[in-house]
Amino acid sequence: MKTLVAGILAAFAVLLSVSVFVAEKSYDGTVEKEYYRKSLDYFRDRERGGALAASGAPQEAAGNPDVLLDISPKPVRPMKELTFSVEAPGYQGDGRPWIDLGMEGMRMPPNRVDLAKDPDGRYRGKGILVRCRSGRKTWTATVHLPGTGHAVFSFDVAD
Ligand SMILES: [Cu+2]
Repeated sequence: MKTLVAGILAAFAVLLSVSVFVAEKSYDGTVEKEYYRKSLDYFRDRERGGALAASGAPQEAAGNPDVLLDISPKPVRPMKELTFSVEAPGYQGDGRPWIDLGMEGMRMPPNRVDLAKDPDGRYRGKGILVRCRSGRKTWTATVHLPGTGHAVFSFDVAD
């Protein structure tokens, strides 16, 4: 698992540097954005064989680097009931994990999804994403593992 994550991160870094290179060569902001988006999509698709619409580089999950987040149904849309599923192998904390939904650099109404442990060992909860008034589609899901840390994921919603 560690090797896989490292490989994905390496692939992402390569794609990112390629996109920066292309952007520098083209002087066209649109192209830069397009390439950046493509590398993000690539990263997203790779993390779990395309099964994950929601992913991103997990951050700051102290002692728990293998946290995975899945959101269904796909494509993920605003104003629809969504199931958030978290895999946190080895999580031994006493509290219940929860997810904070928001947007980077934007103050959105607090949106918390409480998770409960299912018999299969995954933590699941239901939540709804509002439609962002500014039209932005990239969300962050911060998975809090009480007593352990948190992992931040970013993902895009469909129209
Ligand atoms: Cu917003």
